[in-house]
Amino acid sequence: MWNRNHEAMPREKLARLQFLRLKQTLEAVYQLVPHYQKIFREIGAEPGDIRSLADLARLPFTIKDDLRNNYPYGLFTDGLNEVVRIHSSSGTTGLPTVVGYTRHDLEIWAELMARALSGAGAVRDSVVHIAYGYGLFTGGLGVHYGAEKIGATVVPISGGQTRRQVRMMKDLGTTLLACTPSYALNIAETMEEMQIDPGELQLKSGLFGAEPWSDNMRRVIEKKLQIRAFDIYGLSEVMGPGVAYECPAKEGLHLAEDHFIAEIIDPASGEVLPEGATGELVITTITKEALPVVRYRTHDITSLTREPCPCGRTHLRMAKVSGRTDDMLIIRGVNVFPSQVESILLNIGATEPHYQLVVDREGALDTLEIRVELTEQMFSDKVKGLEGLEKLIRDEISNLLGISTAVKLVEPKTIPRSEGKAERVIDRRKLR
Ligand code: DLL
Repeated sequence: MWNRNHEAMPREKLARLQFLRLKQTLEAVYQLVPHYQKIFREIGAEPGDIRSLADLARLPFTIKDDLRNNYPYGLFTDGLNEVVRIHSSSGTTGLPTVVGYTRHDLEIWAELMARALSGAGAVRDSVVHIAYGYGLFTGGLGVHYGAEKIGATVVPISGGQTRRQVRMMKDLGTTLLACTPSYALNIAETMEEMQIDPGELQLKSGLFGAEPWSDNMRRVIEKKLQIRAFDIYGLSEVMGPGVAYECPAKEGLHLAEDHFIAEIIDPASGEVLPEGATGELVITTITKEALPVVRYRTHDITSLTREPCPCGRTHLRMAKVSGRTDDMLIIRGVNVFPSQVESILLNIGATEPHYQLVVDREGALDTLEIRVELTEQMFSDKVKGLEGLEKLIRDEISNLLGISTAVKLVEPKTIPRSEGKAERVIDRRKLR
């Protein structure tokens, strides 16, 4: 454990610390950010009226549009005075959002990343290969400063040029790979093409996140790279990677409760759900200086538990994120996440772990086609058995998810490989 005092803090003490920090955060945004002043005025309250952690639920949510409407710096507490770094979300859906960090914010980010990396087995002697993108994306630099804080040796390679990545990992004795799970798969495949056996490398573990990935995908990556794979979660609006991370028990991601307060809400009604229920994760930052967020709606679907973890960390655990409310497909009334389809495909195990979902509309109904790559061997066996395999996949999906789909088996290596966040869904409805 990187920081036992904080990661294993008794829960009563943690709750007191959270409340103290929450009060400070609410006072700060009330004094310094017009948007939050307006919100307090609208509900006729002042920060002093929040008298317990439960009272937090009285405050309205912050949403991505609040950041957009105040683009670029409107929600910052002190303009750019103390800001030493800017990051930005990709902005695939409209205006990008811009986030800022004071020096203290960066220190805490590095601390939380050090915890996450330690959870995945990193130590001073580790060689950490960072293939998350560097730049405005928080992945590269976020992991970078955590690894340096541990005293590990950092290889800041960023994404792309995959053959070179493999060579460097082999030559430099990389022990920990940090990238998206889909890029890890791409790296594994490239290694195969280069006829390099993962056993020739020093690689021990991987720290993968920034996109949903199923436990079955974890098993595939662990087998292909001969490593232990750990999940890491975060989002730019709240900080970046390191908001939550897996420990060796791998029974959920510990959410850094000394810096964030987490709630689960019903995404439709906004009501707070009881512990254990699945819904949308909402996060309040309680130590961020430059850009605190109060009850930020992440759109990520998960559940929380405060049950003790065998690893000794006391911070609550969040289930692996199954997807985003906005990535959820509604096929003839049934809600489906791409990660659920992924899990079924990999469980059948007769195809490559490369797939895409094509959503379209026929009349008033949405349709789903699953494209998945054949293995080289299946492909060379020609048509024999392929119809049977298509049917098997269709039947499994229908039995387990209750939707009917078309299945298209495609040639090996025809689905685009990812170097960052994979594009799993092609939505033809939007192209019309
Ligand atoms: O993806 C930060 C990050 C970088 C996390 C590297 C982990 C590793 P954004 O680009 O702002 O930030 O995207 C945040 O990505 O709301 C989730 O929908 C998704 N996401 C992030 N981590 C996971 C994960 C970074 N472990 C959005 N599992 C989030 C599932 C994840 N989804």
